[in-house]
Amino acid sequence: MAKAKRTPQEQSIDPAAQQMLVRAEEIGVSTAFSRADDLAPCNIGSAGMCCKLCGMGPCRLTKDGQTGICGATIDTIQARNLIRAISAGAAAHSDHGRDMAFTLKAVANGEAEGYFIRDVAKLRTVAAHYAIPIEGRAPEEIANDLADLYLAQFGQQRGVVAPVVRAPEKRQQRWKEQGILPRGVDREVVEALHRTHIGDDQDPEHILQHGVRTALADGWGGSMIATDVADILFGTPAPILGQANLGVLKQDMVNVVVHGHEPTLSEMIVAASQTPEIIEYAKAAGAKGVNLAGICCTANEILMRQGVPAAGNFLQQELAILTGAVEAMVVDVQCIMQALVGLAENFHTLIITTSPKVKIKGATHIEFDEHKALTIAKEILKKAIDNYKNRGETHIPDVREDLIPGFSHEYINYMLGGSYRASFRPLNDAIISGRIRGVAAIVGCNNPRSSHDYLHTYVTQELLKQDVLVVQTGCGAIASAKLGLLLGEAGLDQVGPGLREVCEAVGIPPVLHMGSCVDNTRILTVLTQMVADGGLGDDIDQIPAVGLAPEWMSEKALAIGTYCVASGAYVIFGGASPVSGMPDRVSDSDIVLNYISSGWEKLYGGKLEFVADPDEMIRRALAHIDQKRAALGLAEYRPERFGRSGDARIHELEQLSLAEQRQALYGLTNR
Ligand code: SF4
Ligand code: MSK
Repeated sequence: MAKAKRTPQEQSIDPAAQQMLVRAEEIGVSTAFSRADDLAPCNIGSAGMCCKLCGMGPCRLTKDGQTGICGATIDTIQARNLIRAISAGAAAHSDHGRDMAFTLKAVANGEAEGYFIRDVAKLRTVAAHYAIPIEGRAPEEIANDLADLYLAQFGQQRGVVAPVVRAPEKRQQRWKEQGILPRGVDREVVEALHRTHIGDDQDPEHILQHGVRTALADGWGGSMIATDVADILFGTPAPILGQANLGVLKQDMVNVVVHGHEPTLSEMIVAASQTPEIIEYAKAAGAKGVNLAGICCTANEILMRQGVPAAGNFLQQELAILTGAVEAMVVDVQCIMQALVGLAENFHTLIITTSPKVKIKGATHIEFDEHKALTIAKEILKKAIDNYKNRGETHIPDVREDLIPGFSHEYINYMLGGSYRASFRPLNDAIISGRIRGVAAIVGCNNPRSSHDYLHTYVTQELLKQDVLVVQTGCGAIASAKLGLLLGEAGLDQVGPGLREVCEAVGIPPVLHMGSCVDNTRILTVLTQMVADGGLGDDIDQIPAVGLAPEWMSEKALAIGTYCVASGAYVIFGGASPVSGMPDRVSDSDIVLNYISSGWEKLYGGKLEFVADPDEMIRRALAHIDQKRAALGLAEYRPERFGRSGDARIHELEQLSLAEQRQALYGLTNR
C-alpha cells in the first residue's frame, strides 16, 4: 500500500529543496521524493528475504523454517544478498580507481591532453610506501611506475593488494589470521559473484567472510588508489572557501552542473570554462560567462580542490533541473537518476552522458577520453552555451551557504603541528584529556525514504554538542555545509565546550569536510596515523571513534561500512536493514544480523548495526566512545572542566572591568 503523501517540509529540511518540491507540484512532475511516497518498498525484499539468483525463483521466504526451492535458508539468502551488494559497491569504487590509474599512466607518458602532475610531494610520498625509487627521478618516471603498480592491483591473482601495507601492523596481522587479506581487487569481486551463484557457498558466515575481504579490496585497494591518484593529478585538498545549495546557480550565466564521481572530466571542464575561448563564446551568446556547479561527489571533488560551488547532494539532482536555469547537466558514473532525462524534457536542460560505461536513453552522449580531455570539455561547454538561448522561466532559490572544505589527511596533519612538527598528536592529546570526547565520521548518501538531510544534520549537531569532532564525506558533508556547520565561526556556538576550545585554538570548523565517498579512505589514513602517533592504543579498534551513515542508500555505502568494520570501527547505518528479516519472526534469520554485529566485533573489533531512530544512533555512538575511552584508561568525559579558555575566555574577560580582569587572571586586587 502506498504511503501517505508528505508535504515538502516533511520531504526535506532544506528550504531550497522545499521550494523546488513545491515547484514540481505546481508543474505536475514527479521527483524521487514523490516517487518514494508512491512506491512502498517490498517488505520481503527489503528485509533480505527474497532470492532471485536463479530461474527456479524468485523465492520469497515468509514463514519460519521455509527454504527456497534449492533448499537455501533465509540466512544464506541474506548473506548472499548482502555480499552481492558489497561487491557491487566495491566494484564501482574500484573501477573508478582503475580509470584514475589509467589517466595517471597517460599523463606520465605525455599522452593526456591538458593534465599534469600537480602534487609531486604526494606522488613521492605514495611511491615511497611501495619502495618505488624516487630520488633523482622525474615526476613522470615515478608516476609511470606508480601507475603500473596500481593498475596491477586490479588483476593481481596472488599476494596482497599493495595499499594494505599502509594499515597498522597489528591490523594487517589480524586480517592475515582471519584469511581475509585481499589478493587482487577484481579477483575478490569475481569470487564474490562466483560464491553466490546457485549451488555454491551456502554457509552464511563463510559467505560474509568473503564479503569482508572484498570490501577490504575496495577500502585498502581500489578506493585508496582513486584518492591517491586524484590528489597527485589535481592536488591534495586544503581549506578553500566554497558555497553550497541551489542558490549558487546564476541567472545571468550559462549554468553547467557536473554530476557523478570521477574528477577527470569535471576538472577539465573547470579548466576549459576559464579559457578566453569559452568566456568569449559565452559572452557572444549573451551570458556573462559559464557558471559551474556540482552535484553529489563530483561536487565534492571540485569543491574541495577548486572551490567550485556545490548545487546540492544526491537528492538535489532533479531539483537543480527544476530551477529551469541549467543549460546542461554533465554526468559520468554512479548515483545518476534515470529520471533526469524525462524531467529535463520539461525544460531546456541537456543531459550529457560522458562515460563509456553509462548511457541513458534520450540523453546526449559525448564520450570522454582522457587523451583529448580539454577538447571534449570545450565541446561540452559550447553545447551548453548554445543552449542558453532556449532558457525559459527560471526559479532559482535564493538559498546558499558558505563553507570551508578541503580537510585532507595531509592538511589536518599540517594544521595540527605546522610544517616543522606536522602530527596528529595534538588531536590525540585532546581526546586523551577529554576536551574531545571522540571522533565520528558521518558519511554517505541521501535517501528519499527519510526526510532529506534531517538524519545527517540532526545526528551531527547532537554529537557536536557532546564534544565529538565530526569528519564528513559524500552527500552528508554537503548536508552539513548547507546548514553552515562547515564554517568555523558559524558552527562553534553549537558545539560542546571542550571541542570549541580545540577548534578555536587550531582554527578549524567542528565538522571537517574530507571529500567524496571514495575519499572515505582518507578517514582510514587518519585513524592509522592516530594509532601511530600514540596514546590511543595500537590499533584502530581501540580509538574512541564511530562511523555513521544515517541516510545511506547505495551499495557503495555497504562496501564502505564493511571495510570500516574490518578496519576496526563501529559503524551505524540509519534507515532499513537489508538483513532485518520480518519483525515478528524469531528465526534463524537473526544469524546474519548477529554475525555482522557481535560476530564481526569478535573477529575485527568493529561491528555493523542498522538503527532507524536517530536518538538511539547517538546513544549507541556515545556509549561506544565512552567504552573505548574507559578501555584505554582515559579520563572520564566531563565537559564542565572545559570551555573557559581560548576565545570563550577572552569574551568572558571582555565583559569585566580592568580590576576584575586583574583579579580573574592573576588573583590581584586593586591597591
Ligand atoms: Fe530460489 Fe535457490 Fe534459486 Fe534462490 S537460488 S531463487 S533460493 S531456488
Ligand atoms: S554521491 S554514493 S549518494 S554519498 Fe558519492 Fe552521495 Fe552516496 Fe552517491
